[in-house]
Amino acid sequence: MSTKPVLLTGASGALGRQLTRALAAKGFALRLTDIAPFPDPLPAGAVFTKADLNDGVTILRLAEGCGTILHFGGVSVERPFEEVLGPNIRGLYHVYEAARREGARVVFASSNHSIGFHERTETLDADCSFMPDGYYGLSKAYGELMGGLYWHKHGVESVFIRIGSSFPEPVDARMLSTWLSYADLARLVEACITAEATGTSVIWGSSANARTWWRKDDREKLGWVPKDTADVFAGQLSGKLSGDPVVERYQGGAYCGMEYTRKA
Ligand code: 15L
Repeated sequence: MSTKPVLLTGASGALGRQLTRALAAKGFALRLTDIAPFPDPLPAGAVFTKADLNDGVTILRLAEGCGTILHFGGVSVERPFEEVLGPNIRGLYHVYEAARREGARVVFASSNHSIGFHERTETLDADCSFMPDGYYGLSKAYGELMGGLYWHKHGVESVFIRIGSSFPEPVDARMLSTWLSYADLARLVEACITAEATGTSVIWGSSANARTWWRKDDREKLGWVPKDTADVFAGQLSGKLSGDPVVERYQGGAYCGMEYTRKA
């Protein structure tokens, strides 16, 4: 296993905080960064630097000597284009330039919203077409494409985790398909860091849910098998629907329904 430090962007976000705790407990040396202050006590072996993803010089400096960049920073929900542009597009470029310079692997928090306009009747393999459901999802598709560019041109490895819904528990019927437990996420990210070689790998970021819409991906390369499941919540959640036909038709759910103006 690489003993080089791991840079984590978005450390102060919900998933960043979970990963900080889990990876520090496993003994990884962590460089944490976020535009917001880190809200928890810093674990042993972790250093936090407040930084804006728009600031390329600082991102390069933070990545110096790192073997892996866990890129969980940026806008994490649907927002107007101008708000997504800086952190999620320019910031991504800064992360990949830093990875190129350091020869580091990038683990990118992609999202199901990069493929959100696929219908729920479809079962998707990881090589399915991008069908973003908003500017946020579009930025995630862009990130995966950028990772491809840096692999083919510079040999920078990436794992793209298309995260479904990573929350303490699933909260509605859709999440019976998309839920990813925090523990499965942490085990997945650890596998991404320690894998011998990843090339560019795409992983469906969901637990072992019987109602999944997702099938083949590159998890065998990482040796990751999810252990948790949303199935135990089916009794209480299967009737929890939105009542909106657009939201219920597509995998991206509520994001598909936002600002939706297409005539039936
Ligand atoms: C995401 O990508 C978001 O970051 C998260 O807040 C949820 O909306 C999730 O997708 C989801 O689709 O449930």
